Parts: sequence; C-alpha cells; structure tokens
Amino acid sequence: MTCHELPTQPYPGQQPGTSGLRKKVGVFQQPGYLENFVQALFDELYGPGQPAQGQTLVLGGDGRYHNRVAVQTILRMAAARGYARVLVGQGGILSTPAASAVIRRHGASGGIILSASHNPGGVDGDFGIKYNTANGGPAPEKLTTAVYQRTQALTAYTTCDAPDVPLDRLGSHTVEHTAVEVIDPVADYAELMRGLFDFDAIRALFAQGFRLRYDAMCAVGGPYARALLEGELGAPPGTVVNGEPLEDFGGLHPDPNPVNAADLVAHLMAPDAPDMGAASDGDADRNMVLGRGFVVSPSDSLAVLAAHLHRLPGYRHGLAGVARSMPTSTAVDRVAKAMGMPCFETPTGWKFFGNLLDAGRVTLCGEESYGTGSDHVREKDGLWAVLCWLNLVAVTGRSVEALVRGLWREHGRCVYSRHDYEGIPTAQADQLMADLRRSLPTLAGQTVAGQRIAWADDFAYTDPVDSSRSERQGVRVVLEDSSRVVFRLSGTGTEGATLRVYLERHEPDARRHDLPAQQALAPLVQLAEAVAGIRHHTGMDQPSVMT
Ligand code: VG1
Ligand code: CO
Repeated sequence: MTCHELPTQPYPGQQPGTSGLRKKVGVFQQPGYLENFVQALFDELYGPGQPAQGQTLVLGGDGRYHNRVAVQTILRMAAARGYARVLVGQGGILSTPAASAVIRRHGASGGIILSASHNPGGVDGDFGIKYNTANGGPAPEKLTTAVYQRTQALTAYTTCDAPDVPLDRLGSHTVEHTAVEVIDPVADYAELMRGLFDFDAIRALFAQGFRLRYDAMCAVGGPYARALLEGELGAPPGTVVNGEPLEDFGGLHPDPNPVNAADLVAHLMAPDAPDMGAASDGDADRNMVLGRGFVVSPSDSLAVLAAHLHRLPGYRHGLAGVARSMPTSTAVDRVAKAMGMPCFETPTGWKFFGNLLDAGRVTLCGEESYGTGSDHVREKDGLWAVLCWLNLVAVTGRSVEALVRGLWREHGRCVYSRHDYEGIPTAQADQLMADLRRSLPTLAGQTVAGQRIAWADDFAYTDPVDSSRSERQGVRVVLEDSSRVVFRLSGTGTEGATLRVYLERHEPDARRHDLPAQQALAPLVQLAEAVAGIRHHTGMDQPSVMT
C-alpha cells in the first residue's frame, strides 16, 4: 500500500453553516469534493501536509445515503495523514451525541461526523460533514472559517490505496500505520447515561405500565433508543418505532416537529394514547417530547428541565447556569432568575455553548429547534432529553403535562411559535433581511400594526469566555410588554433560503394559558408582516411550516 497525492481544486460553497457543511448528495459525490474539504480540515488542524502524529480521530455518521462511501474515503485520508488511531462506529454509525461522548471518553483529538442532521436524506437528499474538537463539541467559527479559506486554495490531497475496512464487525485493523478500531456505537454513550439517571426509577416506571412511544424516524437514534429503553430499562418491545436506520430514512423527514412527526402526534392525541411520546432527528441530537394529548414546546421543555434537573442523580449538586439560543423563548430565563442561576443568551447553533460548558459556567443548554443538552457532552442530545423527562416523571410522580402546567402556573406561559418560509430565492431573502436591517434605527418608538415597538436590533454576541465576536445573528423587534419577533435566515438548508420568524408573547393569566398559540400570537404575525414585508419580498402568504 502506498500514499499518494491526487489533484484537487477549489469548489464553490464549501463554507460550513450553522452546523457543518451540508449539500445535496450529488454535490458530495463529485470526485474530490469531500476529499478537498477533509484535506483542508487536516491542513488547518496540523499544518499543511503535516502528519497527525499520535492523534486519535473519531469517525461515524447518521447512516444516510453516501455514509459508507464517505467513511471509507476519510479512513484512507486519515491513514495517509498518519493518525495513530481512528475509532469508527460499527456500520459507519455514530449519533452526534454519541460521537461527542466517544471523543471525550477516549481522549481523541477530534471527530468527523457525517450527517446533514434534520435535512432530508436519500439519493436525492442531503449529505453533510462536521468536525468536532477535543472537547467533543462543534468546531468554533474561527476553525470553520479557516477550513473554508483553505478549501479555496488547495491543489492536491493525500490519500492511500488501502482496501475498504470491514465496518460491519467489531474489530481492529491496520491501515498504513494507523490502527482502525471498529467500535460499538452505543456502548460509551450508554455508559454515560447510566451515570446520569436513576435507571432503577425509570425501570420501575415502565414496570408499573407507563407507556412511551419513541419514534426514531428511521434515523440513527433507533439503535440507541432500543438498547437503552427496551434493552436496559424494560420498556416493552415496540416502544421504539421506526427504529432501524435506513439510508433514505424510509421516506420520512427526520426533523421532528408536529408536521414531520404527525403520526406520533396522532398517536398521542388518540383516546388510548401512551403516557409520553418522543422523537429524534437524523443524527439523534434533537428531541420532541409529548405528553398524553399534550405537545410540549421545546422552549418549555428546556425551562422544565432547568427547574427540575437537580432531582436527577447526575445533577444533584444543582446547575451552574443555563444558556439558550437567542430565538429560544425566555421561559428558561424566568426559571433561572427565580432559582438564582445565571442565564446566557447565545447565537443559534450549538457551537456557541461550548465555551460556557467548558468553563463550567452553564450545565444545561437548549434551543427552540428541539435541541436540549447538558455538560455531559458538547452537543445537544435527543435520547438524553427523553431520559430526563422519564426520570422526572418517575421521581415527581407527575405527568408530562402536569410538569409543563406547573411551569406555566409559576412563571406564566411564554406562548411561542416559529414560522418557516422555505425555498425562497436567495436574492429575495437577502433583500428582505437587508431592508429590515436598514429600517432598524427607526423602528423603536413606532406603532406598527397597533403595537408599540420598544426597541429593535441585530443580535451580536461577545463570547464571555474568549471574547470572540459574532455579528448579524438575527433581527429582534421587541414590544413594551417584552413580546418579540425575531427574524433570521437558516444556515442549514441546501436549496434557496429559509426565513425563520420566531414569535413570543408572555401570558401571565392562567385563564388564557389554553388559547391556541397561533391565535394568541396573531397580532405578532401582523407585526412581522408589517415590519418585514414578507409577502412583498417572497410572494408567500403563509409559512411553509409552523412549529
Ligand atoms: C437549525 C436550528 C438551530 C440548530 C441547527 C442544527 O439551524 O435553527 O437551532 O442548531 O439547525 O441542528 P438554522 O440555521 O437552519 O436555523 V441539527 O439537529 O440540523 O444539527
Ligand atoms: Co440534528
């Protein structure tokens, strides 16, 4: 076997977005496309052409179409780079939170996760790649920007002509001088979960007949949920549905929300509904939680966890603090204030939580996009969130709905919704945001659609740990009663642009807590239209998805 250099060239658009580089499968299938990106990454990590001496790389993905091909390509490049060791998940599989756990547990220098997460999969769907650093968390913007710049300057990449590594059986192999270990993708993660939760209490809950329906949406969460819920915690077989990871996710769209997981919602709304429902996304870092006949909003889920997490073994010493992404509702802020905990507001994307977690300033983090996680890893973690809820139900004896209603009673309800306008031509979406930004200085004090705007800005963030600065992270329009509308463009899509409009209104009056969210938020929808001219810019009357 020999290593050799092959020619490559800059490809347009290899700039990672909110979470890694995501493109259509066909784009990734172009000869040299993936290689160009990986070479740029290795060059940034170790210096151009320099070996990754003594380093360990973790490698795996969500099992979507092209996963296996990409794993073999990267194994050959890692061997040619001189990595000491590569830990690859069996079958090329590792969920995002499991990859984070493996990196941390084995002292790896980092990991490559092959996933486009909540984006559709299959031959006509999306593929993705992201790099996580030694803390187990997504690479910071500084690194992803440097990698992008390097992708634009490369002329060659290094690989070797080793045969494919057999991925389906656990075992050790040598490629060039690199030890490649095919590891159980669940084992390290399961071990971590055992240390955080009261498994006996959850086991007792299931033994008493508590019924859960976990929809893995034919994505990578299935094997983890089956092993832990059905295997260890005694949930009856069939608790996990769509539990087999499929290359095309069985035609499902593993972006769990009430639209894409309509089947799960229907089960939880049925007369014989289970006690709890849950779903995870493509790479199993997101979670959706439902009670019987009751949908939990992700921002409320975060707030409930903030209020109760100290009841669980892994968190019995309390929380150092909490953090949420800017568009996430302020429910968690209210809980944090009442409990005397610091609460941080970061830009969208998990990479912004890493420094706060590493510095021990926060224990729990979350986003409105069905993402919650803690300092146990450096990613959001879908199954972890479900285990939190199960454990809380077990120790408090309260239902999912009762836990959320308790939050509303104590702190009022942050009525919340996100409206997504998908598939907008990029130029139109950019124009909308540019016009909106231009109007910012004059918005404060104006009455628009009958509502008086207190202030408006474009969110900018200075990381409290390393002082790095991130500008233009979303336009906020805030009313005098703290109701708000936030506008930003998605950084994960692969076709055109998606405008996200986030709507929030605090409702202290318990008699109004059961008003449907869309009804309670209707005035803010009018405000959003009036300040941003969504119809004018996009021609769309209605959002494509409301969550
Ligand atoms: C979306 C969500 C964001 C999340 C990101 C990655 O980003 O809004 O909260 O961190 O997806 O999630 P954007 O830029 O499209 O709004 V995942 O589970 O797709 O990695
Ligand atoms: Co995800």
